[in-house]
Amino acid sequence: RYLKQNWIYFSGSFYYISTTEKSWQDSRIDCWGRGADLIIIGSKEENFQKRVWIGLSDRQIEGRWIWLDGSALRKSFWYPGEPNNDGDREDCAEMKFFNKENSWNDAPCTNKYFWICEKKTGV
Ligand code: 2F8
Ligand code: CA
Repeated sequence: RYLKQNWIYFSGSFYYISTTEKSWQDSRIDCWGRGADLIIIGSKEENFQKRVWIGLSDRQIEGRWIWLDGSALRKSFWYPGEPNNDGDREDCAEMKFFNKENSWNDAPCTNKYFWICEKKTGV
């Protein structure tokens, strides 16, 4: 169903960058269909220059940001002032290009953005 194309290899993982926009949950479901999940970011080098959903949320406990694999947030690249839970309804993390670098913002999970799937190669 999904052609295994448009995957980018970088440092032990394959990445797929979407060409359409979906909610955070629908983005995850798309990644699952590709044998992947939303991107988990461990270093600055893994950032991308698009406004995209990443695999980080505080949907379980407000203010406790965890990656989809359950790992704690070690390095973070929040834009200054974020996450701010604006309107008390921002539980999903998006990444966007601000001031010459990629930074994160918390946004409503129902917003529709592009997304990045990550498939680890197991090395
Ligand atoms: O100023 C930062 C603020 O900007 C927007 O709210 C006005 C963002 N909202 C969306 O992207 C939906 C906030 O998340 C962001 O904190
Ligand atoms: Ca925010």
